[in-house]
This record gives sequence, structure tokens and C-alpha cells, in this order.
Amino acid sequence: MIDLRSDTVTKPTPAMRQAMANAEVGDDVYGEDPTINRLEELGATMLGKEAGLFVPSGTMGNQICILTHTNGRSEEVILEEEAHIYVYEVAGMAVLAGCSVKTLPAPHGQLDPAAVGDAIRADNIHFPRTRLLCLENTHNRAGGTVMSVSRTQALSDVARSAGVAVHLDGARLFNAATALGVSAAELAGPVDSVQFCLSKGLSAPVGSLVVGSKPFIGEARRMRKLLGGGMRQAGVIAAAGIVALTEMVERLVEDHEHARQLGEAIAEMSPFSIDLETVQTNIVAFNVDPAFGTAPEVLDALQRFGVRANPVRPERIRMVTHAEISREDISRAIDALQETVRQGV
Ligand code: TLP
Repeated sequence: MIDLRSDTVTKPTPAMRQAMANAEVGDDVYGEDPTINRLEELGATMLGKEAGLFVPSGTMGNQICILTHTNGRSEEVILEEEAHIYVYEVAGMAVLAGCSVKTLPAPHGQLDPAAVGDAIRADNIHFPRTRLLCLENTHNRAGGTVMSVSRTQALSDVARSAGVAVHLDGARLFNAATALGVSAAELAGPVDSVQFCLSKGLSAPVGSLVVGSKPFIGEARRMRKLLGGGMRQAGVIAAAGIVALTEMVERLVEDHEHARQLGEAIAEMSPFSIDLETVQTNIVAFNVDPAFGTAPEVLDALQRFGVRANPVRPERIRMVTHAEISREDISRAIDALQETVRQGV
């Protein structure tokens, strides 16, 4: 089975298994797990921030950051309307942090600094206080699109000049850095906090890192405890995270080449339409002509040819390339798509 549902399906590499077996561990709630301490320091250094925090998932990392940036009453968070935090995190921001949400449309996930400026609330007894702006890079639902350092900086300037903090959901930040040819630290430079995932394109089995200033991470550590994310001898999983950051970043370029190859082939298949501009990293999102069938129908047919992918809307399919997808798998996936077009659904 060629599994293109997500880069989350990647299994730990042999080097990760080895590192996990040999990991030195301790009780991390006491700050005594040397492997976790090493991973947190490495992640913070790679992103140019003072400190890091190992968390079980990207979702928990984002929610910890929102809880840490906000104060619990009558505050508002600005987000792009297709942001993962808004669409896929079970309204955690409302449930946990009690925040109101202001969403803005943004083609390709690229928020407009002027629109963000307009969305920041004036000081008025009727209004919530705008406390936080959340960005996403790469942007999942936009199809893995990247946000440049200069746009990140411009958005951050608008927010910070109004006293609004900036959080970056960088689940796939290393994919963005690879595609843009910049360092992850350059992309993280303009923002106050970043969550990035070890368990997606980087193939670790579990975990994300949150990075920011020392005081921010100190408070985030308390919020992680509040959510039940304080783990004990979790160095066994952090060890895989260290391998992810040291051995799995450079190969991301291959995933991007595979996505491009797949996207270009899909562009030639008439029942499908794809905006190749959005195929910038490891995600390929495309639409199905309703006269041909629905996304779930196409996916059922593809599964019979040994290919799995996910629907992201009734007429839209997402395919994600990753470390366990070879060039031959991409050719086979293209054959399966062509066969599906020939046979119908
Ligand atoms: N995204 C998953 C699903 O939740 C949709 C995927 O398969 O792409 N931020 C972004 C931008 C993400 O894409 C994801 C995961 C997360 C946060 C959450 O990470 P986890 O799954 O570790 O909670």
C-alpha cells in the first residue's frame, strides 16, 4: 500500500530505534531526563530561541502556546480561516483558553498585514482585547504553501506594534525552510513562539517542540502540566526526536521533488484540477470534477489500486509525500490515478 494520507504515517527509522533503545532517561517532570534536555536545547538552538519544551503532539504544543500567551478572559486570537488551530483542534482555544476567535481569509494561507492591522481591536469597553496572532508555515489546508521571512516579519511588526504576541504553528517548518532555502531560525526570528513537529516529515514516532524565550517556556511548562502533558522517562521518545533533527531534515528536498512530480502528472488528468502554484513542499491538494465523482469515490477506487490518500473536502483530495515514499511509489501512484480516470468510479 502506498500511503499518501499524511507524513504522520512515517515509522521510526532504524537509527531512531537504536537511539531509543540506548537513551539515557530520568524523570522529566523533575527536569532530570538528559535526553529530553538535549532535545529541547537542540530544538531551541536550531530555531534561534532561548529555550524549548518537548510536548506529546503538535495540537498540544499549539494549545500550550495559546494558553501561555493569553490570560483567560475576554481576549481574542486572530487566525487565518483555514488554520489548523481553527479547523482541526476541536475548538481547543475556546474550550481551554476561553478565547474569542477572529478569522481572516487569506489565499494560499498568506495573511495580509494590512488586514491583520484592521482586525486588531481598538481599546473600547465593548470589545475583547486582541492578544495573539497565529500564523502557519507551511500552510496545511492551502496545500503546503510557504510563508516568506519578509511576510512573517511584516505580520509580526503589525501585531507587535499593537502589543499583540505572535505564535507560529510550524508543524512543517523545516519543509518551509527547505523550500525557501532559508534556515528555520530565520523563519522563526520574527515570532514569539513556535510549535514544530518531529513526527511528520521528520519521521519521529511522537512529539513536537515548543520554543520561545526562557520566561515563556517556563510558563509553557506549567501549562503542559495543566494539560497532563508532563511526561516522565520520555527520553525514550525524545531520542528519536534528536535523530529527526540531526538526520532527517536534509532529505526533505526529496519529498518536495516527489510532490512536484505527482502534482504535474495530476495537472494532465482531466477530471482533476490542481493549482500547481500551491505545490511548494510535500503536499499535493487537488479537486475532482463533480461530473466524474466525489473525492471519497475517487479514493475508494485508488485504494483498490493500492494507494491511500485523504479527502479534505467533498471535492478535494490531499496527498502527502514523506520518507517512506520512493520515486517508484510516485510512479505507481500516478499509474493508479490514470487507471482510475480510465475506469471511472
Ligand atoms: N495535521 C494532521 C491532521 O491533523 C490534519 C495532518 O495529517 O496533516 N499544525 C499543523 C499545520 C498540522 O498539519 C498538524 C497535524 C498539527 C498542527 C497537529 O499535530 P499533531 O497531529 O501532532 O497534533
